[in-house]
Amino acid sequence: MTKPLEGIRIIDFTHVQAGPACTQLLAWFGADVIKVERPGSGDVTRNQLRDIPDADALYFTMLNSNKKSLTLDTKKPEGKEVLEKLIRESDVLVENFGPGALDRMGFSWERLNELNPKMIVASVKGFSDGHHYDDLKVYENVAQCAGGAASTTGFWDGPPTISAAALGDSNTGMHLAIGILTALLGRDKTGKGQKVAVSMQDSVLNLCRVKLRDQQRLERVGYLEEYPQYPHGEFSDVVPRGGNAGGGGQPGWVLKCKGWETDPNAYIYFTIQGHAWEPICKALGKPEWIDDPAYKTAEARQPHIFEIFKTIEGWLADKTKFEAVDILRKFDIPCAPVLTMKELANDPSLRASGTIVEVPHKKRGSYLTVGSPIKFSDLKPEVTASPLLGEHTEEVLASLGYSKQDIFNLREVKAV
Ligand code: CAO
Repeated sequence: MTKPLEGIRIIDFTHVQAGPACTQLLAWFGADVIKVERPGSGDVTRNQLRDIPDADALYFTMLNSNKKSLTLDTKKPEGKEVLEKLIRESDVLVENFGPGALDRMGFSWERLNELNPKMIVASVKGFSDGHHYDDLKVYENVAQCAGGAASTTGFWDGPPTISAAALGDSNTGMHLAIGILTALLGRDKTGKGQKVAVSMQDSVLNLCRVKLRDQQRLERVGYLEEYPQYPHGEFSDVVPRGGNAGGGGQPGWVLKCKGWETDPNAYIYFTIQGHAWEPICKALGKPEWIDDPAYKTAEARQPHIFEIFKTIEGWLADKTKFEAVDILRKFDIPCAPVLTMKELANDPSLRASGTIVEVPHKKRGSYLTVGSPIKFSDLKPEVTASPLLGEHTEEVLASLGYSKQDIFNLREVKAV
């Protein structure tokens, strides 16, 4: 099967997580992704948090599948020359260096555009160009704080909290992938490349849009009725942390199931959808609540919503999280067990759909990684192992017209 991005060559000048997540996605869909890495060391994640001595760490292997690795010292004149050739023959360059690093290397947007006017140059930075913090280097948790996620995550009586989901890193990479694909479509029309820039702050904020909604509602009416602080607590002039409350119009909470005393994940998420009140009452064996004025409407329930959640926890006390969901699903109640990484890793449905895949690796043996979360009717992305450092150096240089002697010479000066 021809893959949709086959024939698109991408120079992957990325490291750590945000950039690699983007280029990995494009590689799954068929792009020829050449990861350019510093000779000798490569992407820092190759040896961060290693679980097997001398083998690439999972942090690297899980973000760099389906790619080639070319080692190149792009600060040396010989390395720069190779990079220039590669730029002339590529469609996209993706980078997520610290601010100004590419310019200092001699590859400003103007220079790249001069070398290949059709090339799309895609960058991740912590903050967008011109922002008063645009000189800052940024990692995941910094972005979560700068993008509004931390101040709105966690419990009201605790500190701002970081989410485990990579809202700053992988999420920004996904935004960048959308930008690159858009620019590629644009190039089909105009014949011209362009610069695509995504900041981690903007990408986090884009996912926190309902909190920006809430800020405006708060300023207008002084309270937020779906937050646990309503109606008994106080609101200040900023969106508070709402614990596990639902962010939409339906209240929900994480509720204890059988075994919670010893199992920290014996919980489900339970949602009280307004129009599902009758089935909820039936599922819980509380038919008397259906027409009781104290329970019948969402407005009537809100002042004592935690008492309702407590009653539901009583019903859950003799059911495991899986048993509970099996009952509630029959009543069309939006809910799910709180799943652990162990449960997800062994979930047969996720294996069958290719969302979690096992990949053989030359040095590690096989490892688990995520596959494409995007499913197509005509494409089943196949995940292949991440490359060893410099594994494809010769192959890529040969494709650029370098002879065996040229490659030997480049090795002599440690440019590759
Ligand atoms: N050959 C020679 N030099 C190379 C090279 C190569 N193949 N690849 C990279 N380099 C050099 C760069 O030119 C740069 O050198 P200078 O600083 O001297 O100009 C240096 O290596 C990389 O610098 P950096 O600032 O990117 O790296 P860092 O470890 O200090 O910072 C990070 C890492 C992630 C904080 C920073 O890159 C950053 O802020 N990136 C943008 C935001 C981002 O993507 N963050 C998410 C990371 S995922 O958690």
